[in-house]
Amino acid sequence: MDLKNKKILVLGSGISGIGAAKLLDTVGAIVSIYDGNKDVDIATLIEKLGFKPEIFLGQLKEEILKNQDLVVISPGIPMDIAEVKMIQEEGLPIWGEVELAYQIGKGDVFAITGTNGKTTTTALLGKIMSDYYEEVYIVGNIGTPYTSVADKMTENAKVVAEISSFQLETMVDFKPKASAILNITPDHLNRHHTMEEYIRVKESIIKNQDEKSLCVLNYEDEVLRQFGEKLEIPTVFFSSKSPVNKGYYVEDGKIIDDSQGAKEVLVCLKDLKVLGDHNYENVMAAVALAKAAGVSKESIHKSICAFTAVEHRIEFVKEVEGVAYYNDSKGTNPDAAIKGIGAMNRPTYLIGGGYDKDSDYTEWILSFQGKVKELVLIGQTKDKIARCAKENGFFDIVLLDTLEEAVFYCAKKAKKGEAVLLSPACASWGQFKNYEERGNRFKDYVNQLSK
Ligand code: UMA
Repeated sequence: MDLKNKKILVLGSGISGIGAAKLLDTVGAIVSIYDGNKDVDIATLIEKLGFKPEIFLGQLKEEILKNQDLVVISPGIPMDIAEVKMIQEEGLPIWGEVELAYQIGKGDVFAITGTNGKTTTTALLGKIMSDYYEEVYIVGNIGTPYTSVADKMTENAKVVAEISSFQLETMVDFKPKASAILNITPDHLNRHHTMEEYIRVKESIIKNQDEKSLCVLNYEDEVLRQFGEKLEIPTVFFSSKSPVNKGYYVEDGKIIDDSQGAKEVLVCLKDLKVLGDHNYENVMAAVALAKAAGVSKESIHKSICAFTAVEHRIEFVKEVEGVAYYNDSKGTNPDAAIKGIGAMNRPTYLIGGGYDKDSDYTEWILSFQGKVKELVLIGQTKDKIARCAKENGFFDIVLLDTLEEAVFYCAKKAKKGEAVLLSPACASWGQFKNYEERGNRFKDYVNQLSK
């Protein structure tokens, strides 16, 4: 669609909405913005935009939709709310913010989705690609909206995109040269309602891919294994547990590349700076995508050996009086938090709880395996998690109100040789803007302890 002079309404005035609106303005569209929050500060928004579109706040009125050609929606806005239904009834096409960027951007896209590990894999693939190619963009759910850079891209661009299920819901023509689905475990069920729907959305990343593209899948994830076995496009599996045919796997302390049908050692695990099976899976997925992008073996090896873990993911903060503090604020669902506690090798005071995404916490509680000394709960989900813990035989629970209280409580109780881990198994929304803010606040409180 030629967007010049088209009337386009952007839904949401967060970073995606701002990225989309600016991009649309650059290509000559007539932009307006709608946000359901009636308290958005219009002056600040205009300052961020650098131009002055029409801005509508609060309730969406039907007349705003008259004469619009297209609606671009931010990922955080659910597709089943009344406003979106109204737009659909009006017959207006709806593109996600990522779809808009894809339509305008150029180059090859390498897209990563999955419940956990997306950000680490995206950051790692971004590093591998940037070490090899000149024009690389690392975009999407990782925090830089794809729309914020789409107009700079040339045909040589390599776009490394972290794509959430929210973003996948509103794709139309989005067609990655290679995609990876890392794993699918329950998350965001308040938005997608059923696990079947969540799986369907995640798997739709391949919907426009063809025989010239590649899909990379986790062999140890049963849903993905079955999905891959039926796929008609080229597929590569990876496994941290057992050898796979024509794929990547871990064996005897090494990652083996058997993707071309000839077994080769890709790297010795001891040469990597990231730890844990989940991280080896991330490395294998990133390598499979990098190879599809044409990066040389030598360059891949160098980049993966130099890569260190991302912020907020089982991040060591510091040791204070013999107690080690870890920030795993990115543990925003039970499955991610299981990896957080799984990585601890000391008795641990675990800080959890936050925004309710309709998750079931049983598996998380069962994964404590004697490692958790006390579970310190905060946020909307604290009572729900406490109930679940008790039902599963775990009773060392403390309920507090704020993260600050939780950190100071743990600091008082923890002894030399023990650990304090923030790994909430919940989103941060409600108490914080996002998981980064929660993680940074945790680190601030820990830093205050030593003063
Ligand atoms: N809004 C409405 N109506 C609604 C809901 C929201 O008008 O029903 C408005 C809000 O008032 C607000 C704006 O929409 O002004 C926010 O839009 P947004 O929620 O899409 O947030 P952005 O700031 O644009 O950030 C989004 C992603 N946020 C979400 O998916 C919730 C960011 O992912 C992403 O980094 C960014 O785009 C750039 O692509 C964050 C996230 O939490 C990190 N993602 C989830 C996750 O990782 O689990 C999926």
